[in-house]
Amino acid sequence: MMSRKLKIGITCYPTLGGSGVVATELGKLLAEKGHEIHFITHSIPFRLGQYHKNIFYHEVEVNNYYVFRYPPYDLSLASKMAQVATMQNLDLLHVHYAVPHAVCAYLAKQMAGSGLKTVTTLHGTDITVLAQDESLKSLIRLAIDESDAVTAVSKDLIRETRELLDITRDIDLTYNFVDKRIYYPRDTSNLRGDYATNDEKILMHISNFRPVKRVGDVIDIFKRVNDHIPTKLLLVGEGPELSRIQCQIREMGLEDRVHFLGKQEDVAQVISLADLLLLPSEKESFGLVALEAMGCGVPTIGSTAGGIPELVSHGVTGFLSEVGDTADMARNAVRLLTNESMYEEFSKACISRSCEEFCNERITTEYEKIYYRVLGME
Ligand code: GMT
Repeated sequence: MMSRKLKIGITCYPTLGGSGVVATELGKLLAEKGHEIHFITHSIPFRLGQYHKNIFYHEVEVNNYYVFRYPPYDLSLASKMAQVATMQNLDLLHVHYAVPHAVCAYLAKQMAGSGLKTVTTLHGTDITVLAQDESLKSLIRLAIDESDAVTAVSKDLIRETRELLDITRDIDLTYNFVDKRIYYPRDTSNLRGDYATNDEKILMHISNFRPVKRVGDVIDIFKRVNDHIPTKLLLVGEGPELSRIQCQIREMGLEDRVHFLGKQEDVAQVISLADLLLLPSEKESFGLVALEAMGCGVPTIGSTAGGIPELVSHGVTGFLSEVGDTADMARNAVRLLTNESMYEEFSKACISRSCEEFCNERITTEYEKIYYRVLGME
């Protein structure tokens, strides 16, 4: 029974964020295992990469009829989901992010018929930010309650979903994962010199520069570390806080020690340049970037927010401090960067933890089990 290959529709935010990365990578891995994957999104998922015979893409086109003040993307998506499900005979829709995707999947199921199953994966801000909005609470609760299975990317996110939305139904834990064929320590010997001299260490922060990432804390940690050991900071990504941070760095006279790399495709290569990853977030349901760093043997200095402690093992693969305690974070960074044998141990622990606990095979199999369960094919 378990071996029947499935036809799965996947909807995610295709152009940004960890949720889009996880959804796309999962689709690719499922396709490799023989399942037929149909991405139903408004643009091609940015990490989709090479052609694969089992992967299809269905673009959602929004009706811009002149009476609409706001083009109804959600309704177009729901209709497209139902249409693809019927035409392609899909077994299930797997949607990433509750709003609006789980709501659209609910509507699609009404149109396509109850044989179509829906699985919703909660990624974080759909709960930790959006569910705080009273006007959206009932809608998010409906979408979660009506899904045939719900998964969340950390125990902390499950707890928060229950607390904020009074949800009592089962929620499966499905951690983020990395493909170990991609995330391993890359040789950066010919690149490192572009950013740092031999006696300098490299700190890195990668994010979408939203306020929850506390990029100001990244600068503070970097400044404190740099007061003790010569250090360069590499900032990767773009977002609303970036220009403020650029001004702050200029005002602090640190511009010759900070490099802005913008958005980068080959994250594994870029992360391998770093000695430490900084992740001092205020909210972080999991922290995919810390896992990507872990796969490349790079320890994390971060906060204890959300699901980060489930991923970063404190004192083994990095050090965690209370949100905002930049002095402690900097002390931990200096401790690790000035003790070669400790650093080596941490780096090795990072690689083995990412391969054992968060590897692609393990998590993909967990998702498959959930699919077979909702389809009554256990
Ligand atoms: O981190 C972001 O701001 C992007 C966001 C998203 O929705 O794509 O990431 C969330 O989902 C990722 C994948 O599951 C998690 O690794 C991130 O921790 C989570 N972000 C937050 O909770 C802030």
